[in-house]
Amino acid sequence: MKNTRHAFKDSVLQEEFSNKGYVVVNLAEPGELKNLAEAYQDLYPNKEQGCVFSCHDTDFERKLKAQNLLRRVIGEKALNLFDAYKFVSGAFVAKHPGETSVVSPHTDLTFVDNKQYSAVAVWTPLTELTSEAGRLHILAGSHHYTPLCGSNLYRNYTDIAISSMTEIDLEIGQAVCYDMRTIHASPANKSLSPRIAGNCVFIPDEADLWHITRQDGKILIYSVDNDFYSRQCGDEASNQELLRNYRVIHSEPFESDLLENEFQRNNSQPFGFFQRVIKRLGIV
Ligand SMILES: O=C(O)CCC(=O)C(=O)O
Repeated sequence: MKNTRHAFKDSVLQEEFSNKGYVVVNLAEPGELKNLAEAYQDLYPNKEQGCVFSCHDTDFERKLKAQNLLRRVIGEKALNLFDAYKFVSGAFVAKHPGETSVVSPHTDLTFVDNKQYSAVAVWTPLTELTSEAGRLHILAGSHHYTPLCGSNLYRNYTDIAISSMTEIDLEIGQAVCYDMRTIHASPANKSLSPRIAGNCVFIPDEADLWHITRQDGKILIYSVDNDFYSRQCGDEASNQELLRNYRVIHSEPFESDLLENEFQRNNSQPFGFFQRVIKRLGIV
């Protein structure tokens, strides 16, 4: 689905972003990001496992501290690239060595009405990003087709091999800005040290911020604020309490996903269809 509201000030970046669902940019001087990597180590000195997102941290104070640090550095830099966008949330993403650190293909949550706007995630490595350490992979053009995503309205894209997606090679100082509807993933960290990244989300100044949830056979769209995303912890059951403070602005029946039906009609391997469409458009 194409929208007309520009995300980027630069028209060349905007064109590429609209077509592929992502662009690589020079975000900061490497030295400016070094402090963030050190701050991460101070906040999270203990060894962990898997791929850990600080936005799911149950220590609220620490989660907020992490977000504020990211906002000050990545947030400030990224806002210069955008055409009147605002910061919504930010998290460290620590991919620890080992097979459990795979992040399967997914889209991020739907933060805005995508008929009008794109919500953009700015993902930047804070430690050296080798192929071994697990780079971000993106399915170019997939943002044109993916449906709404909520915290308990998740789609299964595991039939897409991560190796068939575009591997995004970034130096420290660069970032990939992707439309949150774009399918992305990262393989396991096979190196010996954690791979740390920062990921911040931005939406247009005038856009209503959404939280989508599935409840009693319905899809509910809530109008929320930044505070909601700072407080929520990824666990939908505990979010229900928080959501009482916000208004439902739209509700619709949850029916079997139209895209999935389309896939089934076209191919016994659902995402073969997806990849054929994208290939036909010449996006990859
Ligand atoms: O950092 C990674 O490897 C994955 C990040 C990701 O998928 C996300 O932030 O949604």
